Amino acid sequence: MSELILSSKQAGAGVITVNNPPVNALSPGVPEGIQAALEAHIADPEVKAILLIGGGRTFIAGADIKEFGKVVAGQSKGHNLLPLMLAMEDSPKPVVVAIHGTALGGGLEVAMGGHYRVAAAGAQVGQPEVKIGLIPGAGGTQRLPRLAGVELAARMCAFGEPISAAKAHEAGIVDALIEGDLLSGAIDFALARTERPKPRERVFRGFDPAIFDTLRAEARKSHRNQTAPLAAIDAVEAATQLPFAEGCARERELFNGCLYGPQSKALIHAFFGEREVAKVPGIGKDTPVRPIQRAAVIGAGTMGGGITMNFVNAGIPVRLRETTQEALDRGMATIRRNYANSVAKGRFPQAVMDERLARITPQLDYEGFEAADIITEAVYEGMALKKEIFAEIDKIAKPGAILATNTSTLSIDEIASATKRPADVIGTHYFSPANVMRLLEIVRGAATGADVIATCMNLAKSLKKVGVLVGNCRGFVGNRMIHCYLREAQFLVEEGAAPEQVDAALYEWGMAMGPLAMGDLAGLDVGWRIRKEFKHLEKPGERVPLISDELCERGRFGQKTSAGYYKYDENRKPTPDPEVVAIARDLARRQGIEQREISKEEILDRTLLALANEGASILDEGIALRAVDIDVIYLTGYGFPAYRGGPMFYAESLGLAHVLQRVEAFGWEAAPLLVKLALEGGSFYRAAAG
Ligand code: 3H9
Repeated sequence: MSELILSSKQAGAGVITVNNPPVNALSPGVPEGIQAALEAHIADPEVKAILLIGGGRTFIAGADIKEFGKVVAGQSKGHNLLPLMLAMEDSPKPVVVAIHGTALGGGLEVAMGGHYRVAAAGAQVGQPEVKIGLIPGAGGTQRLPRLAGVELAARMCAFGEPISAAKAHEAGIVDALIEGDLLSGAIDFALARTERPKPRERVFRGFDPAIFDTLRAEARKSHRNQTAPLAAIDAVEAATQLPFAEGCARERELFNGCLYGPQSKALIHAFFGEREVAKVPGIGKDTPVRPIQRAAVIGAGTMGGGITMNFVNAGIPVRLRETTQEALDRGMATIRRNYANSVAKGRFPQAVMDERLARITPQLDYEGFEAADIITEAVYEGMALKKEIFAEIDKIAKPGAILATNTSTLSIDEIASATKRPADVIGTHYFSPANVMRLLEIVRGAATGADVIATCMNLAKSLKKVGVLVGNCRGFVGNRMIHCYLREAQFLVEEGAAPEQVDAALYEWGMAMGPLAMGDLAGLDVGWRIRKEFKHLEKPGERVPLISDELCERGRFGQKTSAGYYKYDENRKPTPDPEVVAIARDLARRQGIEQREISKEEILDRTLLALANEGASILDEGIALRAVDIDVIYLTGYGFPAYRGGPMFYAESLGLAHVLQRVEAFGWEAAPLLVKLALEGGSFYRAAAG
């Protein structure tokens, strides 16, 4: 028998333990091993009941996700759980499944093959396949509605959210909750039920068939453009219409449709990508990590307030400094309002809000900063001011404190030069709203210490963020690329596309928001000021976007002035504004830009391929460690649709030769790495970091 599975006998129960760390995935050999152990226990007259349990931290967390790519490439036959499920269901001795940690995907499906399920109080169960673009493929869409009721099952399969053991118990998925030691509790449970199991009844509790259309409408909204949630609903609906075996066949068809479609490939890339970015060459388990128990934040504006919330949400007290009482009060009022909104929405009780607020010490001086383990500066973008602040905190901070800046564009090295401890200085670039967006770009300066990087990567996890390490250059990874994307969006308007046409093309394609609406939200004046400051850096003869500046000259800063690329009513609802089209027309005439009809395809290619072309340079320069790091930055910080995999993954899915041809057709300077890979037939994902 495979060592992936351990088998033993305890007090008349045959115990099968899955031993495939870290999450007991159903890798090749696991289902077969369970089945062999099961058959041995069935044949053993001393065994009265059979128990299946996970070793280590969890029950089975699902199919081995790595296998799916191999299946599509024809290198693996994939998971065939059917023989195991039949062997469990047909066992003449009761099979009890004991769940701790998570029983997810194929894990829950296997558990449903048993006659009984018991769970530890902290366990969770779910069918999260849609999160990787799939649906349950081993009968989950057929067994779960029979066990848990149609609506709950359809929701679990369509949206992928796991439920607690208590809820699973209430719904009938789990037969008993076990207090104390799971294994001994489960053995007692099993030995109290040694009679031959009855064949399973395959009936449904009452349900309203209209639920499927309700869920489809919900899925179209919450999972815009995604195919798997709809396929999951179809499969559960089929369960209610077809005999069990035919329902399973329909599920398989729908599962294969998802598996061989593009979205699962992209979402699986995103799943592993999020885990890959945590791995930094040269930084390992042996790199020392500094404890972060107290934090201080400078600046109580939108970013500083959001950063403060992140720390206190993670239980880390914060000293929050502003320069004027008015700004401090305003910042605290915003924090209070954000928390009160969460309480009103039922996300957490008032007591949690009070606890979090009590962890913040608002102040106008640097008192207590000497005790902070990390000090984060979040004042407005100006090098002189940032250097002044860093020189000040250099004098106050204790040795070993991390000095972090939330700059989104400025050089970490120059900021660090204002201190006598550049090894302790690092960029921690949060994304607005900082208490919501998952991305944290961690910017390494030339002198930043490895332990400081390791600490910030760990901190990202504690703050429930996805930390991605990037190099120091203007705009780092995310903003350096977005600059190219926004530039093209503006050029398109100057060349005759209406703002709503540009935004609609990208929104429909899957971006959370169109680029021009995004500019209005962020404030067009921010870029306008930066462009004025960096005007001297413009290359002579190079085309620069002018339309945003034209709008700013007319006081149209975006949402905050009720006008930008759109007009806004008092609820900030946008409507297209013909005046913007007229301003663009006039600008084009003055600049000698020919206006024309612009296709959706051109809008998509010019904006999205601008991201990939700049991303290729960033990769080549070693500013990003890997192409997947760029993808994850866009998925977690810029509203790029996960089912498209990220800008580099998307470009590669189009074919790099095709991308290069488009880049050249647009008259751009192609990134040398793109040229090289396109000619060689190479891949961003095999390109070594510089
Ligand atoms: C499925 O089941 C289809 C079925 O219907 C059957 C079809 C026939 N496979 O997340 P973590 C790795 S589809 C392979 O950091 P946590 C992960 O990459 C599947 N590897 O830990 C990481 O590796 P590394 C349905 C997996 O404690 C390590 O394990 N199931 C898998 O924060 C630790 O992971 C899912 O979608 C896997 N299934 O969270 C569940 N899962 O250390 C997906 C994890 O090298 N998994 N790894 O970077 C999860 O949601 C979380 O991993 C879990 C643990 C909650 C389990």
